[in-house]
Amino acid sequence: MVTNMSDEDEEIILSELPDEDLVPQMHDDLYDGLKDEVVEGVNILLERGWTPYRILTEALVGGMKIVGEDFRDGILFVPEVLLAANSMKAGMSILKPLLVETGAPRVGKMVIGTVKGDIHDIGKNLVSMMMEGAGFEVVDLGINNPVENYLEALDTEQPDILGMSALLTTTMPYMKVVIDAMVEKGVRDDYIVLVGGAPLNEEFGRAIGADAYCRDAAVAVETAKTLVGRKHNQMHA
Ligand code: B1M
Repeated sequence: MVTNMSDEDEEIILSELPDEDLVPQMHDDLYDGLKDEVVEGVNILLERGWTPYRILTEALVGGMKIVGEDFRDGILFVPEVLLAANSMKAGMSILKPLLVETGAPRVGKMVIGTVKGDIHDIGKNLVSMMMEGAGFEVVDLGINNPVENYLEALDTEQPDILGMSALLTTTMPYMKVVIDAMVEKGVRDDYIVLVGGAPLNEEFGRAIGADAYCRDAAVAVETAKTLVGRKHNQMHA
């Protein structure tokens, strides 16, 4: 991996790099867990007129993809991945207020959480941010949620949508536990259930009885808008 210092200890000035070099450098900085540099890179791209969404997808998510591949291949380990994740979160925290339009008309409400046994939250946080940016009210239950947390939140929050996230093949089946509990309680059809996470696919979404599988945050927003619109139309028909 490229570090911030060359062999001659010459420091790389991020603001002097053209976009096509800055983005790969940010991938490297994310990989190396260099939070301050990632934040600096995000600010530079914002100053250069990049949209927050483009920065998020190309500079941050793009960098995290490389981290994921090397984690899978045993090149990176948990402590390094945590540092990379923290750098990603720092970059995301700058973009969040920009993605979230204050005072936008509320188009719907979503309760979202990562399922029991799973502590991955970057993707979920990204979905929350993008949904808020699109005008949804989001209640985030955080990570490691047992079925009781979801049911209680549905009761108290009365959202349009329940969103669940899982990043492990061992935790994704828990989504079905939650949906089955909703069926048993007779409330399944009161909500739109959207699921997402890297190991899922459409077939899995269908098999567990979700309304839709969302490949990424942008798809989550589009799907939510479509299904909430359809639900409201049905109610007023
Ligand atoms: Co973990 N981890 N991890 N990890 N981790 C994966 C998931 C893994 C694929 C890595 C690998 O081997 N390549 C692998 C799972 C393998 C498997 O299940 N088959 C894995 C493993 C094995 C583990 C541990 C078991 C490792 C260990 O301890 N030995 C352990 C498990 C801990 C636990 O949860 N109990 C573990 C731990 C960790 C860290 C704590 C170090 C850290 C998490 C930090 C954090 O989240 N705060 C971590 C990370 C960072 C990853 C990778 C590298 C990156 C995940 C990520 O943030 N991606 C990941 C590799 C990978 O996914 N390529 C990996 C970026 C994010 C933007 O994408 O989360 O997919 P993603 O979200 C997308 C979409 O999926 C979708 O939209 C998002 C935005 O576009 N989406 C939704 C997600 N949720 C949605 C919900 C919706 C809609 C869309 O609802 C409506």
